[in-house]
Amino acid sequence: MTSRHYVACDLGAESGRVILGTLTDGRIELDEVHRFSNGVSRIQGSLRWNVLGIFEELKSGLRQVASRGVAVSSLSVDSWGVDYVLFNKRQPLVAAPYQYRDARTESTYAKSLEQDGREVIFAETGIQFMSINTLYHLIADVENNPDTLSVADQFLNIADYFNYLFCGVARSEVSLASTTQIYNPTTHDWSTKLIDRFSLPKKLFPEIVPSGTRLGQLTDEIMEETGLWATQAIATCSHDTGSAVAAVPAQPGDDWAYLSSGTWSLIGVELPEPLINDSVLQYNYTNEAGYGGTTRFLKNIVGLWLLQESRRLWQLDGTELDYSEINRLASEGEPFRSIIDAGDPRFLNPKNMPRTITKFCRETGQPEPETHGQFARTIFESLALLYAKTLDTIEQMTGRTITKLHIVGGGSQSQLLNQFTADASGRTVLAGPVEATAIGNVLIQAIAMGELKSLDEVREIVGRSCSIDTFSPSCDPQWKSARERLDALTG
Ligand code: LRH
Repeated sequence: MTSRHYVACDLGAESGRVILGTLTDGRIELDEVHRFSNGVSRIQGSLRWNVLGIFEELKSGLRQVASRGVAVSSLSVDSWGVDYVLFNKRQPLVAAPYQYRDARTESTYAKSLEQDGREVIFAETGIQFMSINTLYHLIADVENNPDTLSVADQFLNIADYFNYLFCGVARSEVSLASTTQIYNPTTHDWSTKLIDRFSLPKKLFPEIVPSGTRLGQLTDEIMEETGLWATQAIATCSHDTGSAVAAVPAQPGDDWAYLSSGTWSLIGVELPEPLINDSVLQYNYTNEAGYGGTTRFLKNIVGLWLLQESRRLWQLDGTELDYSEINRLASEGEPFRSIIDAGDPRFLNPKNMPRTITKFCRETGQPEPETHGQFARTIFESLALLYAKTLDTIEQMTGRTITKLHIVGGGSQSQLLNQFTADASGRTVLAGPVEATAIGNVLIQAIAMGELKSLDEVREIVGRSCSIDTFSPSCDPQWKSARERLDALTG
């Protein structure tokens, strides 16, 4: 029995983890060595990330890994998309990085789409329009922070930045690069058309590498500080969703879709090529880069953020509820009382989520949620209905027939939401693994290190190693009328 060890550093908007992954005879096991909370800093009217704090936490996790005395073949960082750090050779960062929900893109987003902007940007990138995308933040830097840009040599998205701090090699990994809306999936490079159109400084754009690239050894400084020695730094799928989709335990075929469920809900299918045409533009879907040259054709939906923000506001009001309690309250709530369109931009970054939900219900002539259970039920039913609608639209655009939906990530722990999704969509839901992102991160490293061969092999290993729960659709006709209500809201 031979075991090989890998470290996944998985960074999410709410927490970060350092995880030891061990691959033994075709089975993967994870051990969470260090977890720390992450969160946005509200400072001088803006939203920023404390990347130096994150770096210290990651090193602390690596020290704890080293103290276990196992030989770690490689490590890699994955993170949320779009955000970036500006740095130069002498300075590890030249400004505190903005958080994607910062309001500074409101004007740059609207302006960029004027005239033929929308068509040009989409034809170049195939990426869903969202004001959070890197493109609109970089344009805001060009307009408002020229002094910062003048001293920056480069930008790197979050996970790639930490890989760089670990090994000194600054590369943009393709899955994360694709979330910027500046990457062209046809030329496999940055879009020079968009760089020129928006006068973005060319010097900032790093070389792009495929998922699963060996970047190099850890720097001497990192080796000394952490105690990890013969460890390679790898660019896995640096985008957390990319790693998660790689770890979906699906059989080869075209009949399945995935939902990576967490703060965001990323729901879609894996395609061999990008799908860039008028209806994809009209319905606002995205073509993100996946492992091995695949395309993650998906819709980015405001997901459990609706619940996370509601819970944060309830906490401020003095009510502490954990997620299992919230699920219990939702399960007892009156069905189909009110339905919201989770795709409405007002839910992206409201000051007060429960009040924004209430207002939506009032404006659309529905009863306002009053209890925590009613809020949670509205959120779960509305998300399930939107997932169902999204799957139907994907079938229409791709010509595929989707019979199974694999739900992975933290959101797959909600049995209620899983059952609602099966009921609303009329499709079988297969839930798990919760840790798809970390598993994908580790197994792509194992491919890069020559231990595994292919994405199919990765998925077989996940299927063998993790327990998957099945939820069958109940065929309750109430979901049909609820869907009509959602369709009426979304048009
Ligand atoms: C999910 C995610 C998602 C979006 C968002 C900014 O964590 O990566 O795919 O891009 O973060």
